Amino acid sequence: MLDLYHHGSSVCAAKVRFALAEKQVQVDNAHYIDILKGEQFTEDYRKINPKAVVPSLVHDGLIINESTVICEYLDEVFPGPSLKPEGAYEKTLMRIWTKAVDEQLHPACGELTFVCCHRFIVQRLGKEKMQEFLSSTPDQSVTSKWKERKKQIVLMGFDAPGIEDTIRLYDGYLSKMEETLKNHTWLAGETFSLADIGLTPYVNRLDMLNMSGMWENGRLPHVADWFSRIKQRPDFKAAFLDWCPADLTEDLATFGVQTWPDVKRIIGMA
Ligand SMILES: N[C@@H](CCC(=O)N[C@@H](CS)C(=O)NCC(=O)O)C(=O)O
Repeated sequence: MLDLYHHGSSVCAAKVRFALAEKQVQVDNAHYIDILKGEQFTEDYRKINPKAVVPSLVHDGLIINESTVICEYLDEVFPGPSLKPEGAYEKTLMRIWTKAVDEQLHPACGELTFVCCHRFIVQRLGKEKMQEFLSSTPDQSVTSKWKERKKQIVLMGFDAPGIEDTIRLYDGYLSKMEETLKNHTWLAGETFSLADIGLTPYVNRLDMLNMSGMWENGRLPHVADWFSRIKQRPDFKAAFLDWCPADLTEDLATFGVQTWPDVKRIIGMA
């Protein structure tokens, strides 16, 4: 029995849905946890995921947390196309990417997403519910500082200290991808792997925010080519777009357009 706890706009959850689809594995139960309404903070869910984050996978009673770990687990446990390159060195290249996602790109994405979009959605909860939402985050969450950081970004937007460095770090990862993809078809060499699966949600997040100008129009042509090949994979739409509710897709696009001039200025495109 395979249960997935996930959310439509969560990058980590989308990564796991993509890995499941590439592996041709169906979940028996998909539990939708609305992390913008605070459903991740319930006592029941925190028994599964003490950090109160999505995704979580429960396989025959075994709880597996951490999206990168979940993807490796899926690849190991289920038959179907391997999501790892064959060579030991290529495997290290793959893991350098997935480690970078966990250590740097994902926390940066949380900040970018809140400053560009989610702070406006959370503000709609009204003052009281918003305070409750912000104070419910456990001390160990997306990062060990996420509770305070999320509050700061929701209240201060682009004036939050360090936010410009975060956005430049995110953009720097696109440049690192560009450098790699100049010489290789996929991020860990010539084989599509968990590295590509791991990076896709972060490029797609920018795409859904209408910020594809970060790689289009000749700025990062190899990233543009890689992402267009990723989008042609049979399960891209189901894993990344179909699970995102229409109102959230609309919010990402609308608030993304609204905040794009700030992002453009910060990364030196304006
Ligand atoms: N390291 C975790 C991070 C999970 C994570 O940050 N999930 C986000 C959505 S992508 C979340 O649930 N956030 C809840 C919140 O901000 O309260 C993983 O890879 O699974």
